[in-house]
Amino acid sequence: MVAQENVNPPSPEECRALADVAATVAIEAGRLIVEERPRDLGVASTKSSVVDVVTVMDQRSQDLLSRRLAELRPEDGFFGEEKGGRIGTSQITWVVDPIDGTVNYLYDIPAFAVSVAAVVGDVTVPGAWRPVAGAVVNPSTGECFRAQLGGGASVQVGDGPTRELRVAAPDRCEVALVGTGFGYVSTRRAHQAAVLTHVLPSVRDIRRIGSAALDLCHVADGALDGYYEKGLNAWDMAAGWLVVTEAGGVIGDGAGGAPTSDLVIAAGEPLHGQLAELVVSAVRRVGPEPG
Ligand code: LIP
Repeated sequence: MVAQENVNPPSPEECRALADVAATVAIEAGRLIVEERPRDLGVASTKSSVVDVVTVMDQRSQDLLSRRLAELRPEDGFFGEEKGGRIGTSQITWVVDPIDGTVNYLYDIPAFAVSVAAVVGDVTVPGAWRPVAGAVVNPSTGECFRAQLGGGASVQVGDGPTRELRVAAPDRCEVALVGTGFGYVSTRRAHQAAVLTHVLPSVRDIRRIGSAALDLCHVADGALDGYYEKGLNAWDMAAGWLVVTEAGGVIGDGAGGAPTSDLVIAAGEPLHGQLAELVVSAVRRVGPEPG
């Protein structure tokens, strides 16, 4: 993988073709995880904590995405949440979350997604990569959110009409509906809860949907006015990042940089700057996360 600064983004036509591929394989994986969900679905393994779960379908979804992207884009790299990545020879790396909102999926709560993004740059280096095409599929609703660099963002339900996405435009935090989420490690959750105590009184309300990819698409669609979260991985945010910016929104780390695991803040302007100030000042008041 090469750093972003050394890579010219693909042409608009290439970005559209990449978005078509992203939507195609994300829809296929979404069909798989719904139609072949075992009746006795359980936890296959855990990662950072006992509640950071992986199901057999997370790996099956990623294996399908890996196989199909190797068929459709054999020179590209592949980087997923679960096991099985590969280095490519082209400038494109596919960054996938095979099931974003895994806990919702485990509990059969219809708020999970397959997220597929084509990125340029080195996805292992925070701030050194950016998405150029992507798709987020919610198989429970049939929604396929997609975006391509410079080509806009849209949503389509099944074979229905395609609707262009545009962020909402509230002008201040106190009337903003804001999404957020929490990590899997208890010390981080305690820190996130402390930050939330300073944010909640200053916004309309909070929504904790349980899927960062869907949260970001909801911002792009105006179903949320803003979103923030600490601790996201590249696969959680890669596609939703582009859906937000191509819908006229802004996404960053709260300090003028690209979104990273330190902090993701997404909204339309002028709310984005105010929300970033609110969240960053709350983090400053709470102090650093222990450990
Ligand atoms: C989830 C994120 C969500 C966050 C959860 C979890 P996963 O990703 O999409 O925003 O709050 O803690 O990280 O683990 O379901 O792929």
